Amino acid sequence: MTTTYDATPAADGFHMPAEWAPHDGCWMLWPERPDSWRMGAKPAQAEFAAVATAIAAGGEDVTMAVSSRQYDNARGVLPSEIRVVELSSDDAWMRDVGPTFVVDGRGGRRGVDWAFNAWGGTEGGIYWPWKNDDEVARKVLEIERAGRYRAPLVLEGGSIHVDGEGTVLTTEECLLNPNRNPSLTRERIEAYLHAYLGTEKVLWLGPGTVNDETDGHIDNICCFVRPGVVALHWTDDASDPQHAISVDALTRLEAMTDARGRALEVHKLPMPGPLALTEEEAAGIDGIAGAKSRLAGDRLAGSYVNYYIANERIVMPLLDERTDDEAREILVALYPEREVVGVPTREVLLGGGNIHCITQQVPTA
Ligand code: KQY
Repeated sequence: MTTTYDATPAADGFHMPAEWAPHDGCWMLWPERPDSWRMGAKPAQAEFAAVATAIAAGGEDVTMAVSSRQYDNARGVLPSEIRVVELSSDDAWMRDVGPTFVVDGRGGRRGVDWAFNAWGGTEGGIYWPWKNDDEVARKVLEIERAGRYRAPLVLEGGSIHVDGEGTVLTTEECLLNPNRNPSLTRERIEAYLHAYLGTEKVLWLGPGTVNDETDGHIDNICCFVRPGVVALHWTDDASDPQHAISVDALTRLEAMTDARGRALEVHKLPMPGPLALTEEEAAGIDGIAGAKSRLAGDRLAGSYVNYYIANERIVMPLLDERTDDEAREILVALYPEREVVGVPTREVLLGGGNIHCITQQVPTA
């Protein structure tokens, strides 16, 4: 049985490595709920399979966690090199419900199991119930034979990025939102981040991407490329509501130093679109009481920042023919040592996230 530790990762000498550090594998969840994914999730399943295949082709073991109802279908659709395991969940966002792995640099690997409330619980959360989601991290850790820290705060993996050298990047819109941890002050949240991620300095951005249903996850607006270097979701269009948000983020980033005292180098990734849910797409989504409704015309929080750093590869979303090539060229220049592979992920975006949100790396211990 997985050991649950009472201390914190930092107290035990563990920290979260950066995403570019080598991975032993990657976990994903299989989409099926019809209020998140249109047409019974069939188009989304094809895209999840393409993302898993792209990651595996770069030399990374991928495990797809699937409900009992969908096991045979997923096993039939996915290539044989993808491991398929039966595991219950409420939706398919492994970044947010899976464990955040921490290592000690001496061969030890454990996981942080954050509390989960479906992105806001009864105050704007996306669905209810979320009990299966909240249990995913513990079950993944059991399968990985990794020890567990149950963190005393609500947090999703997509709301944090680390550089592996003491810095954590996040947004005020999400982490200070009263629908996550209303009793915790900014200082207390910072202390918990350091205790559970092994970091020393928090870099705070303000709001996240426009109409992001996660309350502004960092993984949809800004990420570390390597220590001291970040990529930022950007539009020059001053009439678009994203412009002022991205300018605010840039202003903050340019005034910051990281945990090692470095100024940050900021690279802009163009905003696709603006993109919106079409009539046809909305018609394919089931309305379910207690879950977020998705209506034609709703703005989609599309962002190229929502990519995954796999072993040897960058797996990036393709979202808009007008901007895909420009975004890809920027990522090619930023990651000369990795192959940049684009996967069309409009269907993943319709569910409210993208490639980073549906993946969770297992760092090499
Ligand atoms: O940003 C993420 N890490 C996840 C997006 C979740 C969307 C829920 N519908």
